[in-house]
Amino acid sequence: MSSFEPLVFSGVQPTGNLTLGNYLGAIRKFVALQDNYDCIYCVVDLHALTVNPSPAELINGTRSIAAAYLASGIDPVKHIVFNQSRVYQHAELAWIFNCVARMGWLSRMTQFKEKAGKDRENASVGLFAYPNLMAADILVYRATHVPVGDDQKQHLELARDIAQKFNNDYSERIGELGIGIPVEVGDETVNGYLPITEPLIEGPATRIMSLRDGTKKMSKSDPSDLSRINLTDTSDDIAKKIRKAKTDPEALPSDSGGFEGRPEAENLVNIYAALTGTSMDAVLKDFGGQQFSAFKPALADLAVEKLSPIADEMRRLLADPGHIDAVLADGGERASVLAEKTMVDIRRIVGLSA
Ligand code: AQP
Repeated sequence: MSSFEPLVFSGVQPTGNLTLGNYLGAIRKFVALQDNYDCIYCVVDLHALTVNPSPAELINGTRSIAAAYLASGIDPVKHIVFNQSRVYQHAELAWIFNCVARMGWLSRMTQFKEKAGKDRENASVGLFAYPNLMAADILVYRATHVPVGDDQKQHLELARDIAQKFNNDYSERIGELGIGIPVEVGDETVNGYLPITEPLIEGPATRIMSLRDGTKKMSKSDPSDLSRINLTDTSDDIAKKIRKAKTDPEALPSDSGGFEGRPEAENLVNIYAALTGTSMDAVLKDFGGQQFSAFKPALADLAVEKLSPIADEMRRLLADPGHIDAVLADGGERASVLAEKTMVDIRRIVGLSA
């Protein structure tokens, strides 16, 4: 048990158009958590540099993610919305974590392996060290809960390992300074300064798959636009992408046990269930035994109904970039105050200040 103040932190990279996967797996959860927690939602622009966007892409992408947060219902006054690079303490703590995390830990990260591909020698150091910056994003606020999709689970485990090692390595100093909080680590209690963050990954939409390949995650950086539904797609685009989504010739099964070997069918039913907030079995009660020719138009109508108000609001917000920049600047100032409070302690813990 710890007595860290409950606080939610999460972020999204401005690396392209937000997808239905980002929305269902992350942003929709961000919105729901606002009622019960203090929340900090970040546009992680420093992370986006790992894939070398052009300056214009990064500027527009950052505004676009911020607009998606606001259009989805995140309240930037009660909570904090900002872009990462405004708060330099993220990068400062990431450097300290570069010196805490082990090469072996980072070498096991599947996202690095996937993104670096075969040419690892040529991958940037930033891409390799990405999870350390992500741990810093969370821990510079001593956040206790992080809502993410399933693909981020391994990175969050690494953030927990980093916090644990930091607490262990500096336990004595944390005690001397009198700023420790008892943190349970297995059977032991150590004098910790950083919380062991809880990932929030539950729900029906933890991994939405590509519309072209049901074994691959839907991703904003997938080269095929047909593989994903973008939050800004028009109604016609959404209908076309669902019509063209890969399926098989069988009818839908009568329950969710019948998806063996049918990942594309399962994905479409899962999307329907997530959009309506029901289970796949409930969807199959209505659609079991029917062909995709009947199911796909119903799914397209549903997706348009749920997404078009967000797309409309995003367009309205993006017409006034000055307003979005002002929201991010205000959030950045408030986040800086919190981050600096943590860093004053951390600099003393590690010996960068007396
Ligand atoms: N397909 C998905 N299903 C459910 N959740 C998803 N997320 C991403 N894809 C899916 C969640 O969205 C949040 C933001 O992700 P990110 O921008 O930090 O990077 P990512 O996880 O690598 O997402 P993408 O869309 O695949 O981006 P690119 O293509 O740039 O790598 C996270 O909570 C993530 O879990």
